[in-house]
Amino acid sequence: MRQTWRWFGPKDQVSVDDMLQAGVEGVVTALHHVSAGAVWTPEDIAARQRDLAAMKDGSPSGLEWEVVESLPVSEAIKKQRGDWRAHIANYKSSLRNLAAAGLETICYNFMPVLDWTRTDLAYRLPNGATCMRFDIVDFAVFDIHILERGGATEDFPAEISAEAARRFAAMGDAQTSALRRNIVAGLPGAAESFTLEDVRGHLAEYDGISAERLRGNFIDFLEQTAPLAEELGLRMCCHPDDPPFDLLGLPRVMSTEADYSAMMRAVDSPANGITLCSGSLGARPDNDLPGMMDRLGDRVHFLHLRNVRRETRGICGSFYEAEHLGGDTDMVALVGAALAEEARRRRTGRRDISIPFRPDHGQDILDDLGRSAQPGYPAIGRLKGLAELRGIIAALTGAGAA
Ligand code: DNO
Repeated sequence: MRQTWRWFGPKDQVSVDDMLQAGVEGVVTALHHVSAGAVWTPEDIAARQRDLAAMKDGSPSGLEWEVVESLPVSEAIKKQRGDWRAHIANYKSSLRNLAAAGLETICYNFMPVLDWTRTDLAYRLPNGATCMRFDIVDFAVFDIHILERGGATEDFPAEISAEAARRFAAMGDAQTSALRRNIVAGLPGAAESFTLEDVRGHLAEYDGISAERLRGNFIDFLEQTAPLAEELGLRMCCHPDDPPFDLLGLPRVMSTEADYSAMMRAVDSPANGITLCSGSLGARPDNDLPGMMDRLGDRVHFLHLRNVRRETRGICGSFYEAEHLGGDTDMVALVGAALAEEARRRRTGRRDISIPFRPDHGQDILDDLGRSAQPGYPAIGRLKGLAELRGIIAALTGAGAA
């Protein structure tokens, strides 16, 4: 298993030196400044490769850009509106440019409007560490009372809507604006700048787009891009919905094992693969992560290893981002299933034996608490997660015995 680390480019508060000292072998990054739909040029790609090749003092880091996360799919492509055909042509140009630069693994997602969604970006744990959390009642407060989306009340179980009404009545302005900011932070590129009107505008664009229609648009996108990716020797891998259930009345089509199986059957190419994110998928009790790795493993091109602790029962519920070995997913079993897949690949002579993984998210601990890195991406919390995962791999492969 290949130890990688997400880096947000030169602006990242966690440096190339930091990740090198964390022991990573390869880098996961993207051209975050290029807007979705535009072409990633060879010049921009080469510049990012140079950025991560040097340490602070200019000496070579020895690291390479190994995984693209994400080459974003534009809203126009997801809705098949406006410039979507030009955006698909641009996506294909970006794939060609990435392949020419030596990249092979391309992560993306097909979530409408929202990328990841949390209600609290710094939830305090009993030991003083903080982590990200999704609270279903807070989310209902936002949806029903702050965004005032039509039909929102009916989208939640009656007891959640009732609790949300009570909670909202007790909240002050500071709390409601913090909640709004936390939720809007998951809007790609939006951060502070999205107003509620912007969000309403985006949601309205999905009126009349059912899950079936979105799935159809997704398959159209894959039919256009996966054959080219295969020809170029690329592996595309779709990240799941996070959280893996419907939000804000939007359709979601990548939340379960059945969703992944359907997408792979529809466009049956090794280049049409999966980013198995145990944290996203694990927020739902009916997703069996070690089983998914076992059954879908030959198409898992990238692993996000992270754990969540579910706080409520049911499919749509509250959870927080636990320590990597501390949540509801059996991480030892999941890593074991990934190693078994690698053994299968070795037997069948595949070239891509080593599956890249990254310690996805981390709790803010020690010096992370003052560093204000990207939410979910602290240096030390992730280093701890990586160290624990490395320990599991060493124990399961006997590497520690050397
Ligand atoms: C959140 C990430 C996601 C992920 C994209 C992939 O921390 O896991 O933003 O990068 O959904 O396209």
